[in-house]
Amino acid sequence: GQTVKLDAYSETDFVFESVFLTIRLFDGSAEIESEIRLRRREGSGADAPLVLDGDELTLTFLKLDGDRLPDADYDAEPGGLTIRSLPAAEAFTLTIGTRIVPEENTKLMGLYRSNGIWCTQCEAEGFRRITYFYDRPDVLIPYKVRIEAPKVAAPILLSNGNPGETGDLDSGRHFAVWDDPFNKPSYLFAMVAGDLERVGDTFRTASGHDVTLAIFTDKGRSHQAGYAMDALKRSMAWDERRFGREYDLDVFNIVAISDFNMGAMENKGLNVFNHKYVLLDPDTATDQDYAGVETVIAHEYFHNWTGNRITCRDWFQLCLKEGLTVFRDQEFSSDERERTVQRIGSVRRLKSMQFPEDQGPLQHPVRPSEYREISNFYTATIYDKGAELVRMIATLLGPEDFRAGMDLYFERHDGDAATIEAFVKVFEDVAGIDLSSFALWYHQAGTPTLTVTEAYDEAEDRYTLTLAQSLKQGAAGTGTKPMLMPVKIGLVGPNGEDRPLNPSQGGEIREDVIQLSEAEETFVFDKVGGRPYLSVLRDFSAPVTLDHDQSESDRLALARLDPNPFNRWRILNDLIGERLAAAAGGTSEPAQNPLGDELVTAILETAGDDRLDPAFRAQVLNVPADTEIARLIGENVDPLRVYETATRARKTIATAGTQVFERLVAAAPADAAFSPDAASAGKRALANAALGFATLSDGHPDRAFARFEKASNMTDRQAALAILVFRFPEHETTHRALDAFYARYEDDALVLDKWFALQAAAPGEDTLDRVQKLSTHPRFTLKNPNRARSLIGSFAGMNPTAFHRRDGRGYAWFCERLIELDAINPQISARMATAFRAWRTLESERRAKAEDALRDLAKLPHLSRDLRDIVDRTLA
Ligand code: BAL
Ligand code: ZN
Repeated sequence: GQTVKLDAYSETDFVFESVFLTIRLFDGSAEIESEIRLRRREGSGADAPLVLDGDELTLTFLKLDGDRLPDADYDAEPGGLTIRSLPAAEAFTLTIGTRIVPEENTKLMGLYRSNGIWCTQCEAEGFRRITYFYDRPDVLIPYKVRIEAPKVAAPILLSNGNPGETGDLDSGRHFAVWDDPFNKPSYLFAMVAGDLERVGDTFRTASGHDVTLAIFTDKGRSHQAGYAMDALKRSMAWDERRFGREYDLDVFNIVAISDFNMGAMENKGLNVFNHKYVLLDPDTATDQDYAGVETVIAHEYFHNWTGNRITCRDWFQLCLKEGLTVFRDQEFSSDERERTVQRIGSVRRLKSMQFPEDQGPLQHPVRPSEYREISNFYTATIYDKGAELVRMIATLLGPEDFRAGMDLYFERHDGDAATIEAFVKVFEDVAGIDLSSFALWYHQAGTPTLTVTEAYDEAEDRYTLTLAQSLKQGAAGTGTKPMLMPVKIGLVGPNGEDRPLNPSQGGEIREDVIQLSEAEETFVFDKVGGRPYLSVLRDFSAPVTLDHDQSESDRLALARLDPNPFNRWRILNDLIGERLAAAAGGTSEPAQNPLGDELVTAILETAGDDRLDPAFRAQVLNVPADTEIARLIGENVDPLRVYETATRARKTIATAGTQVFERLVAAAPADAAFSPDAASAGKRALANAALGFATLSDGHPDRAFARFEKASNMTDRQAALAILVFRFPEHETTHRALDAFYARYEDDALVLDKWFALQAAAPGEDTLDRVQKLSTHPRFTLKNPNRARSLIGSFAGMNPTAFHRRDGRGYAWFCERLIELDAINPQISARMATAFRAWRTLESERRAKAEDALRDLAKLPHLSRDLRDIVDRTLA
């Protein structure tokens, strides 16, 4: 495939002014008529042809100002349309007819049919699968859309913007017109037609504009959309309060679709969602699902300003909208829920999804400079590291300047297709600073290491802190210069008080934030009032690997005392991760208690401390995942040994904490009334973590089964089922629970996904056999992305012991499924193939088997461009 390069960017030869789309939907086909008003760009050659994008298209007709164009004037291929002999100066109208088959569109890009509903997904390059167009984000025009469809199959007809004329047509058909006055790129186009149920509401904006809100679902599901609607209204109010951003159309529509590649899509005025992120009730959804819906609803809504009103000049700027919008949804969730717990969640996600990407063969900068397939760049690096970069700007500038910078961004760039440079510049302008060394974060891939050394001079009561940063070149081959980063610190006294910071020497410090810019800097603090404990990188103020040779006693003291609660969690979590990595990484018989008694005591003290937020305590009990331990080991990883070491550590915690866990389990009755708020969710998380440990120490499935049966909500039911499936995979009790769960939820696709996913994630090499069997289950299909992810994705991505079976059968089976999936939906197959990204860190036997599997894949002639790109880069 050909590589697209950032520095090859140039404007289009023609300027589009507006488009009027007529979409005629029939059973088995769709006819699209696209009427584009355009003119040649001044300065582009008078005979330059118009070259439009297409993908698997059939041209039905082509007209210039109403007259058919002679065949000699154009070339129409499924992959593009080239038109010659177009007017040199004056504006003209092209009318392009195409025919497509939505029912056969299994890639779920462009216009397709899901459950009888016609819907679209255009980001990044799906619009070109509907009609020939300049399918690129810098072509911004108003769209008018007329949809014609059979009335019975599609009583609801939706597109972007505000609703216009509607009416009946012959043969049981009808039409609706939609008008979007805001200039937008093609990737934000959307259309939905189907027999949908509607939940309505209204929202009055701060300036008094009434907006009609609606969520559309499959028939019989609208009662599950109430929480999503509530989250939407809270998002709208929050964006007004926090960023001064109001909604701008008369209507805001959301549609829940069951076959969807992504989580959701921010099309202007018509967000289309994977139904997983809309439909909820306590009986079928977990607390995590509730939090997920809230986040995704907010994220897509926030895109209206960061993404839609200001979009990206080209796809290299993807983080401009995604990193910023993730930052905004994280802030929303922090304000709506509990900030520390939310930050812990974001950092866990960053470390488990982004760090491995940044440290392996799929490494790329937050602002890449080339790609072969843009779909493969919707990554944790663009999204989550992108959000960290925005967060660093906010931390470096402080809240007032950050808000002023955002205000300037909206003021200066509203209506633009902008770049990262433009974004960084607004903050330079409001704060009057040079952010060029900060901007390197966008271009240099990899996770920097922050090395901390400290010294205390008792006679002078002087504390000296040296910070050094370094960055190794990785697969992306980008630069390694020092970058401006905020390092938030505290000097903590023995009573848990932050000592005043009196810096007498060193670089810039603003309040408690060191603005580290050199490769190494030393800071001297006078009159610190006795030797302090250093609490460094508070709130994970920069996305780095911390190398801090701090004594265990200092760390354990901070785990109890640190006024920064995030760091209390981080210090315990880091200690656990380091100990487990040390024990699982060696080759000698692992220690009986790899954590050590004092660490276990500290964990249990925190878990049992009723003064602390239950959600926080649950996070402390959430031992780093096996994949995180594997990342910390870094080479010659034996996933089975990692699992066994982590299990031994969990058992040690369980045994030492019997009393704590018994108390926590007893304090949370299984049949308690359900409320989805964060505080209630935290209590459930703690109780279910405690149940897991209690089950580990007593070794019986009975208690988990009892809780499974009594559970009043899906959170407790799924947690109990997970304990059974993970701890007692072959036990008769587990089979009974799985069968009961299946019988109850067989017809609920989203719950059945959980049933598949849990079984696929059960640790142990034998899981492969069960997963193989499940793949022939009548309810299994590769065609639905959620279902494919639930079994195949969960197996390859969440189950290191089974996927990385020593005999290589996990890889072989997975690759067969991958090839089948690739013929159906390349975006999903490519995403799943990233499960191989850490193959080089495996021990030699598994490494060789993984490499063979990847090389066999690479040899296949018919791989999609998406999958080939991932396979080639993983092997490079
Ligand atoms: N733009 C793709 C889906 C999302 O990030 O919101
Ligand atoms: Zn987004």
